[in-house]
Amino acid sequence: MNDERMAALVELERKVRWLSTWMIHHANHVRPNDDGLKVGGHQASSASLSTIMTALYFAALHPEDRIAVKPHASPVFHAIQYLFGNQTRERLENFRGYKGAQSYPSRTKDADDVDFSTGSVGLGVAQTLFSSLTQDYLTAKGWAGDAGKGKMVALLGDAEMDEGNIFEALLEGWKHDVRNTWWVVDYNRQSLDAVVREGLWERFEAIFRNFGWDVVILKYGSLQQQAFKEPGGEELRRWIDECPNQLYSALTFQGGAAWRKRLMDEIGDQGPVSRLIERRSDEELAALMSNLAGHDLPALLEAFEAARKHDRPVCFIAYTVKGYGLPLAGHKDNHAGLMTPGQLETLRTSLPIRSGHEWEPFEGVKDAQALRDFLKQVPFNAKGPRRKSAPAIAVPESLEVEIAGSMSTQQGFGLLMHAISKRDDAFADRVVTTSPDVTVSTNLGAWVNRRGLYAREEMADVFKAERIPSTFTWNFAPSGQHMELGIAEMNLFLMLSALGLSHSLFGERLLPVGTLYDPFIERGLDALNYACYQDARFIIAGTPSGVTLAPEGGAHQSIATPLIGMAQDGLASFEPAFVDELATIMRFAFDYLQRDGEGEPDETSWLRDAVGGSVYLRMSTRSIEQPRRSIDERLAEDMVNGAYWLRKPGPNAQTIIAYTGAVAPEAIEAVGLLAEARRDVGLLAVTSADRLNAGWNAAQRAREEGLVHARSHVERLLGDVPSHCGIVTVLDGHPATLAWLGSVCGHRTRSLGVEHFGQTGTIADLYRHYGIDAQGILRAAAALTPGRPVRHLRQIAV
Ligand SMILES: Cc1ncc(C[n+]2csc(CCOP(=O)(O)OP(=O)(O)O)c2C)c(N)n1
Ligand SMILES: [Mg+2]
Repeated sequence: MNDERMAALVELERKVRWLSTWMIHHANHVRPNDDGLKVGGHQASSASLSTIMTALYFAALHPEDRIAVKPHASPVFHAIQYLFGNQTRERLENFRGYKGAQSYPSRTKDADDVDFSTGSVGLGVAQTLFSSLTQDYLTAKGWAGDAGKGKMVALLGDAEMDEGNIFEALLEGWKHDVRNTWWVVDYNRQSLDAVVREGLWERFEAIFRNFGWDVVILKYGSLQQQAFKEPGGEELRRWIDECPNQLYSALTFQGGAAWRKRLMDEIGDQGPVSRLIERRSDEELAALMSNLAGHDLPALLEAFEAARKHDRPVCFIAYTVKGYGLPLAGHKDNHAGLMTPGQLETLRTSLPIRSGHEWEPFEGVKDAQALRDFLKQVPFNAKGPRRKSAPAIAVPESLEVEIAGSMSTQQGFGLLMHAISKRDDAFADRVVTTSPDVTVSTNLGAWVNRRGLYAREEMADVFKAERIPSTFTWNFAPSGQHMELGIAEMNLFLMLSALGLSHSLFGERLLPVGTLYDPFIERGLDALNYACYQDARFIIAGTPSGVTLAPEGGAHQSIATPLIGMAQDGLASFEPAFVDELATIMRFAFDYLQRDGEGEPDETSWLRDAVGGSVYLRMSTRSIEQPRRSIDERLAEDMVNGAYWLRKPGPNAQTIIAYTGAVAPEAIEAVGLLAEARRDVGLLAVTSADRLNAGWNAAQRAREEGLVHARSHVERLLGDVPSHCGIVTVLDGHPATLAWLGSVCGHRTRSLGVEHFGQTGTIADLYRHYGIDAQGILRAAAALTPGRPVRHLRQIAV
């Protein structure tokens, strides 16, 4: 790198540090929050990464690289994009405000080309690893083109390494021979609360090397390296190496005079080193001591350039100072620290930036035109914003399978996937499945037998080669379409998040389907939420679920997942009871996950169906009798919108039973037994409490805003039901899932479901235990709506 370019980078680093500091100051002092809360946590964390991010974005990165930025370095990211011309001043002035630049980089809410959202620490880091795997998957299929060698880069805090999901990802990455991932640890030796433990870098180094990564330790900046060559330099280096983190931070905070006193006290009697120290002014001494490699552009650029020469994953441990270049530098309490107006004034005049010109991108630089020219040729931004798209893959008109007399939804799912595997079209080729060690037990076996497992290198199934009979062929090849994962569910959701962003990151559409045992959604929940927040698109199949998995073990029963499905933004949740419903919903799901229209509500369901999203299917291993019927367009639409009448209530109905999922036989039985004692009983099959509820909320909002004719699907279904009629709701999950149905048109409602878990037994035992069997439903119905005694209701022995 020639001197001119280096000079430009030095200026840009100062601009980035200034703009990010000013942005946060402005958010607090010029545009204070109504509630008086201060925006802490950004100034010191941002300054820590300002040099590394300058080196990366303005020199080392290529346009095909993708970056996850440490959450609290968001202002640095926005400042860089502002200098590139990709971010507006208005949004910066409105940092952390409504529709302003986001506090943490956000793919969905920011407008300045964010690659990966971050915020919940650890997740963005692992996301880069899974994106590397996705890039390799596309390369193996011949879909990646020349851009298939991008570096997936995470900039992470040293305390972020505490998050377990990072280690889970490392192990998975090793199994899949991950390439082209770079993690840059901002080793400022500070977390939110305090200073981190001594010698952490040694643990990190050993861990990364163990997983097959290169480790590059960036400790001494070029000033330090030069000083070490002077007489006495080795003594100074030894002192630096032995200095505890706390003390180094404290001295950094105190500045030149404190450094001098300490160094002279401890090593000043050693002739040459005292002269080395004495030759420098206080200011020069402070600059030397804080010249760690993470703040040294030449050292950083050299390291990034060297790493670009190969595709091995690299962990850079870059020593930095939290609050570098600011008066907050090094103080252990600086995470929430904010510079005072006085301190900011001093910084402003030192740069120098004129009052009233704080936002100007080229204020205070020596040669604005030269810097503009430099920015124009920066490789990373040369081709403009890097967000891609891919056309939708046509989904077959219908997905069909042979439906047996009695089946479970999980079985149906396996058959549907098998049917897809036999297709010879782009749709089937773009499906990619993944599962955390439950591939076979969630019924993906037939799909995998046909489409194979994915690996960078071919690996034959030894059992097959040895002619040992086995139901499943476990062949790995680059052409395979199943990503086998270890048990960690966090990894499943991060894998889905990466695969599900393929169209946007790599310009190639994938249709990802992940399976897991339903209760373990909770294990990976933050990663699922993260994937949805990034607008990744995928289908998850949670199976088996509820207490219906009965003898499988009480500890595996899921109660809360239907509520998670309803509450999770960006995820449409379904719980079909029958296989023909599942086929209808899965067809919809493959289409829905490819949509990206604007958010105008659908006129019939009042759902934001044009926008699309991900889909969750909650399923069961319980084999139940299947209806013999053909599904017309109208019925299919109702199933997708969330409910249909399995038995329409008559005009004088006294009771309605609304059920979801595997308890369908109990609901059907209860309707039959109730028929003698209650008139016109109706049976409502709820396939998606989530979509029914969302449509209802949207229609209410629309009416409140003046669209008086807005009616949602559930309002139309229940609109004609007499007001004296009671509703009994039932599902194998938390009763609150359907309890709101009574509020739609003001029907009294009793909601049955499961509130406790952990007891094993047969399905019959457990349904009886929780009162979701036919008798439980009858009891609820009898108590809810007065009328003739229900003959079939057995007395409960007291
Ligand atoms: C999952 C999660 N837990 C807690 C937090 C709150 N938090 C934000 S930053 C931080 C500490 C970060 O320390 P480090 O990663 O070293 O970054 P630095 O502050 O040094 O820049 C914590 C605990 C979070 N963002 N995400
Ligand atoms: Mg830190």
